[in-house]
Amino acid sequence: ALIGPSLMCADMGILKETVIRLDEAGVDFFHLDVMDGSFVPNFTLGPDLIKSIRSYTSKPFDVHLMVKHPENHLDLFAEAGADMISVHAEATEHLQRTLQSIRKKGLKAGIALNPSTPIAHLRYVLDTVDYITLMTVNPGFAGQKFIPLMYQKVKDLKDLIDGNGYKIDIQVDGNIGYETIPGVLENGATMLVCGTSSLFRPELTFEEAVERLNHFIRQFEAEQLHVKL
Ligand code: S6P
Ligand code: MG
Repeated sequence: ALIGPSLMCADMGILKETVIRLDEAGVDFFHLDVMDGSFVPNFTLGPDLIKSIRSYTSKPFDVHLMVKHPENHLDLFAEAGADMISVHAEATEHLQRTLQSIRKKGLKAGIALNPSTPIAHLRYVLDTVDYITLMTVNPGFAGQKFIPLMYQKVKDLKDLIDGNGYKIDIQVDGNIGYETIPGVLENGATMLVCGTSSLFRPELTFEEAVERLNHFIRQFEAEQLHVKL
């Protein structure tokens, strides 16, 4: 599984240094949360800030748009340096068209689902999506608690994808840490968004946090492989 720090959890005063250190410590991608104060009750990163840190890493920028009508803002984030953009299925009326627009810009297209949104919404866009972000908390804030039924949702999504013969990454976002990672990996998650539950911990340096997390994941994956064999 790939790990991506959620940069809304960073101290904005030392954001540049944080990006450089996380990159060198070996994260796989950067997750950038964009909130509009309307789709979700909070405000976070914007395109100018994203653009200002783009040159400090060559790892992919995964922009998670928690905004209403994301289709109106795709150019801004593509120009800011996004490599992947996810939109909420609940926030855009013409999901298929929005995904196509993201792909037309040469970016990976993702769909994010709130915890209560059924995965049935995805069935007829499986050929137009590169990754699916299952929110394992209600979007808006870092530091919330994992919603237990989301383990089942990861499994159901994995079955939907496999059953129809697609290869699509399953990203999980919200309270992804040592307690929840085994369950989400077991059920098929391939991309982990890592915030205050794992990488942004006051008692650990970024180097230690990434090292421990990668070690934990590798060990778990090796055990899983062993169980299957
Ligand atoms: C939440 C946002 C997430 C958070 C992440 C924080 O609305 O989309 O990406 O930043 O969940 O991680 P944690 O471990 O504090 O929940
Ligand atoms: Mg997010």
